[in-house]
Amino acid sequence: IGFDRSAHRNCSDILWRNLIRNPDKAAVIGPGGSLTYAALVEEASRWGHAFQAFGLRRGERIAFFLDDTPVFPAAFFGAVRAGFVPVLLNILTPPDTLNFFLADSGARLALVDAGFSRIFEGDTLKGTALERTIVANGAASGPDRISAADFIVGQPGDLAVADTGPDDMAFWMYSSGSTGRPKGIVHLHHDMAYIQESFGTHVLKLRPDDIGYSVPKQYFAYGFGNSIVFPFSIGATALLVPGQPKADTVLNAIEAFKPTVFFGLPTLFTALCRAEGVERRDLASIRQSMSAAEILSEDVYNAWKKLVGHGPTEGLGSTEVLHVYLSNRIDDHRIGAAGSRVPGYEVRLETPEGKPAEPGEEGVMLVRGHSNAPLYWNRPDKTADTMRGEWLYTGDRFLERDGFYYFQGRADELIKVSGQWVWPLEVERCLNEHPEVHECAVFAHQLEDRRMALRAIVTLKDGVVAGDALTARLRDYVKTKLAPYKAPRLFEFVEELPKTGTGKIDRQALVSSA
Ligand code: 3SK
Repeated sequence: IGFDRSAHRNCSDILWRNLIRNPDKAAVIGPGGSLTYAALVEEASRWGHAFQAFGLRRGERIAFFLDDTPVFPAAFFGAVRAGFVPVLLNILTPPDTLNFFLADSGARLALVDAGFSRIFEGDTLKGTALERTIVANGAASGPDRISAADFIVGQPGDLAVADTGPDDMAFWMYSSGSTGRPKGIVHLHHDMAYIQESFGTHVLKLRPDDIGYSVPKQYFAYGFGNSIVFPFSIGATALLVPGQPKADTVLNAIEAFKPTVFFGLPTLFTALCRAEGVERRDLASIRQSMSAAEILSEDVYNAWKKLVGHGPTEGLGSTEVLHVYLSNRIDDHRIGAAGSRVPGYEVRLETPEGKPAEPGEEGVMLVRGHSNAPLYWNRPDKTADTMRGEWLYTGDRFLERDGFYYFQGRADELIKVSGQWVWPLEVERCLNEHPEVHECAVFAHQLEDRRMALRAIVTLKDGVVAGDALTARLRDYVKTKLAPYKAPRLFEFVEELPKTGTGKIDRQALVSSA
């Protein structure tokens, strides 16, 4: 793709261009309010001026702890246009991790939805530089707090762009930290334009009359692209729905606001397809659906297709790359594949010895493209491991077939059991195919004598009884399908597996509870 990096000096241009193109068109709609493009630019301008009036210096971070309402894009674009750096935080972050985010980012200012503002006090603020908390979508009370309305009141509705450059820091997100401490992922001003020119133009192909609904929220890289970058880049509309994304609320939002392009994750598509009475819901507005982050099963692909007339197009991306770099296509979908290379990204597979993988050999994927984050904040060690010149080491192992890539597990999960290498994910996949298993997670487990073994945590299908007989059946299944040494030594049966905000199994929570 032709991409002129130097043309993207400030990422707010994505929004501001709509002032000429279509000022009266709806930019955002939803239960939290609606704004036309002209109104959104005015609101963003007020935010930018208010941040300046607070006394922030260029490049200073602002912690965003916001659900999906129009405040998010307005404050985001005001901040970046004025040269400040929003740090987009997950609103489900527990207080101790939030304390780390605030201290690590050095934010003096936080913007918080009223529903979560009580977390911003006491020990959460200890050792941080936070001076003021702005409370959005509700009233503010207490010292060092101000409501969003009072913070921006009287500020002008237009804002000159700061003298930023394409390679200046624009915004951060934190890695979810499935292992180890989360890392601040730094994105630059040209990155948003790049994901539009690559995935947006070549795969997603939104139209100006589209209404996009991303259930994954804007503080996730996936939701950020879906709800901000792609619609605003072409003057389409984003539907923003605050609150917990339960199947019922999602279905209600679809019926009420009639989105045309729907973005979800495999867990969400599974829940929607299983929801009581879903076949009687009006989902006819949806012309295209996207799934990412995890492998979508054939059953769920087909169940969604039965409901809306098409299966979800599956892709894979990362917060470091900002959005999707492998994707199936609407008219060329291989079930079980993360997809083929998205134009604009180069990918290669490397063996553990650092050599190029041979055809048919699995390898760890490296990605090159202009949206790759250049560094992790304050983490030269992790930056050196991951950002290898222009290439980004993903740590994901793939097999390539006919240009499509099939996920094989993480590079760092390899363990030695009885002297032989095992990928816990391979065992997890095998157990997931057992007719009595609903879901499972398989981990390395150190025995008292320091040898390694596998531990499986399993939820069961309705009516299946846990116990020694079932354990024996599951062990035999793995032994015959894979190899005897791959059978987990320990089995634990639970009601439910903990999930992260993106709906993935929360492996970190399971490891810490072991
Ligand atoms: O596949 C993912 O997990 C992802 C992460 C960040 C941005 C976009 C995507 C799809």
